[in-house]
Amino acid sequence: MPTHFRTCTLCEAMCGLAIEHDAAGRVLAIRGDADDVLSRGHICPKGVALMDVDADPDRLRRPLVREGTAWREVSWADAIARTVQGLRDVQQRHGRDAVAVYNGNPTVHSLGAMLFVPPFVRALRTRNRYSATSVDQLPHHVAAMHCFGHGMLLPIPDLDRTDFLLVLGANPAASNGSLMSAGDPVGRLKAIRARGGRIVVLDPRRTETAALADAHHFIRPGGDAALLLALLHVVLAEGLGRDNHLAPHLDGVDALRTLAADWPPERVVAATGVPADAIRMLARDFARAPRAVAYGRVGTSMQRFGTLCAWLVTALNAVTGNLDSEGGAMFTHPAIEVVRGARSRMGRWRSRVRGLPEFDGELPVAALAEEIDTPGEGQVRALVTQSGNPVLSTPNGARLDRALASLDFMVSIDFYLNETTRHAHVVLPPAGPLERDHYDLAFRALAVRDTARFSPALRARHKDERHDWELLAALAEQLGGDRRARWQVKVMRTLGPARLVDLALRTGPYGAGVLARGRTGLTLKALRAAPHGIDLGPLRPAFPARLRTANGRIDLAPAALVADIARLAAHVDGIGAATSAPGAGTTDAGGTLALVGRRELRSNNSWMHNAERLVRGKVRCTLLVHPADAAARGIADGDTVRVTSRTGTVEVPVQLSDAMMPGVVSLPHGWGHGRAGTRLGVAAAHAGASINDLTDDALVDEGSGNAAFSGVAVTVVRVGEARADAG
Ligand SMILES: Nc1nc2c(c(=O)[nH]1)N[C@H]1C(S)=C(S)[C@@H](COP(=O)(O)OP(=O)(O)OC[C@H]3O[C@@H](n4cnc5c(=O)[nH]c(N)nc54)[C@H](O)[C@@H]3O)O[C@H]1N2
Ligand SMILES: Nc1nc2c(c(=O)[nH]1)N[C@H]1C(S)=C(S)[C@@H](COP(=O)(O)OP(=O)(O)OC[C@H]3O[C@@H](n4cnc5c(=O)[nH]c(N)nc54)[C@H](O)[C@@H]3O)O[C@H]1N2
Ligand code: SF4
Ligand SMILES: [Mo]
Repeated sequence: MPTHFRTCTLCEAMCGLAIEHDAAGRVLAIRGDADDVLSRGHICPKGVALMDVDADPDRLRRPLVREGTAWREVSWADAIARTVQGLRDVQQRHGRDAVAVYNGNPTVHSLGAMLFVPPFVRALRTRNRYSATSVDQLPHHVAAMHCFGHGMLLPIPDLDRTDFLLVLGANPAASNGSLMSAGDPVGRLKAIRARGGRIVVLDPRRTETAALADAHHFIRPGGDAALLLALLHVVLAEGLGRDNHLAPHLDGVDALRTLAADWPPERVVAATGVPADAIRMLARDFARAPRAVAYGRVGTSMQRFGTLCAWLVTALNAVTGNLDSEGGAMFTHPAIEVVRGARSRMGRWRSRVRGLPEFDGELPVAALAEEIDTPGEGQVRALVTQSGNPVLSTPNGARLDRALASLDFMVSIDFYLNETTRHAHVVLPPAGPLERDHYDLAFRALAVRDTARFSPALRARHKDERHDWELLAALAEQLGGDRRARWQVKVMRTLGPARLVDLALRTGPYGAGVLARGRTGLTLKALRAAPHGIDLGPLRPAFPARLRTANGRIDLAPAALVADIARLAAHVDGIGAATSAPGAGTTDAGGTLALVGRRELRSNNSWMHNAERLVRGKVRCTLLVHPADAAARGIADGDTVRVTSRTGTVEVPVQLSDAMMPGVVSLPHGWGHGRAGTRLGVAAAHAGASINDLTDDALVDEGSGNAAFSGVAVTVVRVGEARADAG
């Protein structure tokens, strides 16, 4: 049986897959590739379910146009022409910015989309550009810009060599790691303890990752920035910060010390829920570990103080000598460079309605609905979505859902008719993920080891299908402004993704050069000859060469972030007094609870629920509630409850769990497939409810504009009758 080796493109772990198929390219089985240089055989159920996506009868294969609620297949030429016409009309009547673009998460997992989204966006010349970045990791980029001069200079935990891993708001045991691509992260976490190291987890839920740790502390949602300041307080006040190798590269240590002096552990106890002596002990243990690293992920970035968290994590690593050193937070040296352009920039323009700042050309997607539904000069009247499902993935998705229905024109590049794309006037479905060449441009640069790996297509796409990049290139060429831009797209399209990778490899830091055929070094040919990838070695020091700040030093006390501390102080000192704050009302039946999200192994954001093998079994879209909170509200395990926030209401079943911090409830995101007009048979039968019908588009991290999903105040009420009806 032929076996095809490729990298899984579903999550950041980049597992190597071994795919058995027949002569016609039909997939028979998928297992982990034991020889993959990064993942060493790891695989999860989603990787196997790629075969379901590949063969899914609900997947769209032909372009569709909508007439009322009916869909009609049209030719590619017709679909592209209608798209160009629809977008041009709106731009001619209402100006360029009247067309908005949203790129979803799978963009970053697609070589072709990564290469061809930029020219497509340039061709539209709109300032209304949005992506999943601002419901995810934007705070990390903003903090990196402030501290290191470039948004892509993201420090990665050196998992394989650390002696102490402090995890804030991440659950790699379910997510398989984020901004920390590691193949098998659980194996690597276990190895830390096996070699005598320690893992400490801070999370409002005692997660699957916490189960692998030496210690877990409940932390109140949004408490991380305050906790980090208290850790810095102890480290700096007790002189635990070693006079370390970073000293010549650091600016702002004194300013940081002055700032942290105001944050003794006692001040943050109410806001964090972590006892002062536990904070002191954690600070000392962390600082004294030979090699330690603090790591914060979505729990710290999808909240009101996300940018402060990302900055303070870096500050803690830096003052303890754990930045840019083995076993600490390090920078990658990828085969294809991602730190491009001189510096990142922010605030060159702002969103029309709320004035949220752009970052490197993108506006925060929390502002998209209001940009569509608020009349006036500059209103968004057309939308392009590409591999995104913002109705389920952005805050107050129900408002966006309504807003999309009011657009003059919408086009979606997507192979499912889902909660978002059902609003489109034209749907352009790309060929599937197994039918294209792949090189991970983003996540190879965010991994715990430097590696390179090329995945050829398992089989050619059907002649009546088109790849994402072919669609984007066609649109860019036809919409394109000046001759130079059109010429650029034409050259890129002629070369195609694989040869563009070859060029990037050859001209990259490990490259063989463009013409020097005899020289050793990376080329596409070399990668093709190494189907399990090429190992470029463990992370290595990068300072000061990789820094992009004006003075070539790290700024540990950026003025914009220091200024934002006042907002944190108001929050922290307010919570100390207020018992009405979210999460305070454990025993009071009317009290609000703080809502957080969660990921589980068998979901992939919103879009893999149409694979039967991933949704069968127990219902997973459940609200986890601590037994004490449940008892106070007369709620029993399995009851259906009504959860209500400022923006909306959902009904979901309850699962009692003493793994929850009292006062905090947890609901996974990506569900809510019960809306009319989708074509997702399996997902609709396991619909669940969308957490983003509860989250609030008004709540953002002010440092970045990233959605603040975590800690939304909700009331939870039992709805006994509904359950009785359901039998
Ligand atoms: N199986 C699966 N894997 C995935 C995905 C998926 O949907 N399913 N999605 C992928 C994507 S797009 C991403 S970005 C990554 C994300 O990867 P992770 O960052 O690991 O994401 P989560 O598993 O959601 O873990 C976030 C944790 O933060 C906690 N939390 C919530 N609020 C707070 C808070 O205020 N403070 C603290 N300290 N903790 C808090 C939650 O309880 C949760 O345990 O996962 C990727 N991998
Ligand atoms: N409350 C809450 N909300 C969240 C999160 C959370 O933790 N809590 N997590 C956030 C995070 S981290 C993220 S990254 C976002 C994700 O948010 P989005 O990117 O908006 O949504 P996805 O669910 O990833 O939807 C991906 C879409 O791409 C399509 N697709 C898949 N592969 C391809 C392809 O190759 N080509 C094309 N053209 N389409 C494809 C799928 O059919 C689907 O429609 O959600 C965010 N929303
Ligand atoms: S962990 Fe991620 S990369 Fe690995 S098989 Fe699962 S979905 Fe794919
Ligand atoms: Mo994400």
